[in-house]
Amino acid sequence: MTSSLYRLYSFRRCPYAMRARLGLLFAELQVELREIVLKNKPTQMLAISPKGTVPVLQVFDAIVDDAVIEESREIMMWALEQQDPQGLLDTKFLHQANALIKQNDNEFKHWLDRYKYADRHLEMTQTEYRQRGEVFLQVLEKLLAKNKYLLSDSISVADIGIMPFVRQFAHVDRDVFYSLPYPNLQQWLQHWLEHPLFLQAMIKFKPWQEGDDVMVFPASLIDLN
Ligand SMILES: N[C@@H](CCC(=O)N[C@@H](CS)C(=O)NCC(=O)O)C(=O)O
Repeated sequence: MTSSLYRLYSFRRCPYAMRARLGLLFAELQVELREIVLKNKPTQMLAISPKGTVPVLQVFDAIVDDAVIEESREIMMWALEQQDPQGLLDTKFLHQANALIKQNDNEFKHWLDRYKYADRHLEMTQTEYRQRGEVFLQVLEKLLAKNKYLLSDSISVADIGIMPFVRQFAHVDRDVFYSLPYPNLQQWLQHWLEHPLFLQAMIKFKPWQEGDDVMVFPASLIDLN
């Protein structure tokens, strides 16, 4: 039996799971967190989500049926639809936010993986993979030349949905990333890396095992006002 309303299966270093955790933090929702090890996924997670990717959010509801949300974008959107005190789902920008996240997930992630693991993809050089990925970075740079965040001067779902992937790209080779001609993007990423909610999203949890005490994420809610 559980007394929690929401349970998140997560993996700290996964950019998709980071996006889901950021969505929950901006929505000021607390969940039971089960940190997993990708090589040894809990049977409880696979029983509700056989595709075996994180993040997975389990929603316990005494009135309507329990639900399982197994796509990071949907978890982020669902969380902010429950509560959105900072207005990340501003409808003026929602269409554009969705289009950018889609480009991130479909196109940018493809080149990011090849840039990161160029030794496993010998069709092109690492520099060529990086340059393919930079096409998306150039789109972001142009947007950030106009506003502090991607779609306006306020944080939107596009920022939290895309930031973990840009971080991963930058971390393949920080010296190279910070030498590229994208000053606004570099500043935006730096701002995110220091953001209190991102720091909270990256707090370490030990991998969950059956019988462990419930771990609550976040342990306490940060008031940004
Ligand atoms: N489309 C999924 C992708 C999630 C995904 O691929 N997560 C990776 C970790 S970053 C994963 O769980 N991979 C399964 C594995 O490596 O076994 C989402 O947006 O949630």
